[in-house]
Amino acid sequence: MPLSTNRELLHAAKRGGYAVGAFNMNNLEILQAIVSAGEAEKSPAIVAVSEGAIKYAGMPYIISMVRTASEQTFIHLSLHLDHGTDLEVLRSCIENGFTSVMIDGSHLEFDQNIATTKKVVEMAKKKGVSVEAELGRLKGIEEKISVSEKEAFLTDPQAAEEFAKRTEVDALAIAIGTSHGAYKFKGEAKLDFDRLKEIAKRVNIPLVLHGASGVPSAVLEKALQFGAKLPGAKGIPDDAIQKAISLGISKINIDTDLRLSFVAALREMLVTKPEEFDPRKILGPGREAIQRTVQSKMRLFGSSGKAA
Ligand code: TD3
Ligand code: ZN
Repeated sequence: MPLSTNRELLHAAKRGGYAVGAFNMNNLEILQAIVSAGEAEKSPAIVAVSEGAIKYAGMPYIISMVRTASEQTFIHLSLHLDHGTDLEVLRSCIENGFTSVMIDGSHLEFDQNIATTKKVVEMAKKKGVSVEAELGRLKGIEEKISVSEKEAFLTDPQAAEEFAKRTEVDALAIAIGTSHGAYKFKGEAKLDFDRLKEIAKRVNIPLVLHGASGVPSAVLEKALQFGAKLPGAKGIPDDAIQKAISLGISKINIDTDLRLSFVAALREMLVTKPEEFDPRKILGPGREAIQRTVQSKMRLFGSSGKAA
């Protein structure tokens, strides 16, 4: 299959009431795990690549690996730049075969974010590449935080409406209390669903939830059992993810859960088979563990069976 754009994948998701997972990859094993999971679940998938991943693997390797994957599979895949901030990297992705890019101007002032996002939309449109932007800042909602502090980083619905209209982006990432990484909440998990409802009412383009990893207890326990140090790790519960989808989220970003699954399997392998030194034997279980995690996300997001 030729690569799909996020615009195509996300419009189908919005119409169908499910979400497509964006899974970060930076090596061959992770990419194979994502594609195998999609095939097993008959689910589309967004292959997300960060600027860090491009530095790590190199642009030519990333592009040729993902192109090869998509030529070999029947599922819809897109190749998406995650959290692009460097305009030169964005330009290079747009010109070299990415089908979607994210411009993350969330750290900028509103008008500056709009101006930067518009620049990228202009570049991307010529090549038929989809654009995702972000408004609001990812940060957990702490118990002690005041209303004004909360308003300062969570996405304002009215601003989101104006932002979508003025930039003409294809998708918008919003902040409703999730955050990146394995430590999302100190106490109870808490997301601002009323805010999501209000944003969904005003914004017609697909909405994106970043920082959505669940830190599943089985995965965490295995990692800890084999020596990982992750005190206080906590993610977004599955029922909150389902609720977010029912309220209008169409794309969900997952990285941390893949990393944790990989490292738990790797640790188990190295601890239980200290005589093993074949990289294939050591990395294989990590690849399988990621595949299992991606499959469970596809079922949770409702994208299973939506490949064609
Ligand atoms: O954009 N990403 C992936 C990169 C974040 C670094 O982990 C996400 O929103 C995924 O967030 P999560 O919850 O997997 O850390
Ligand atoms: Zn993110």
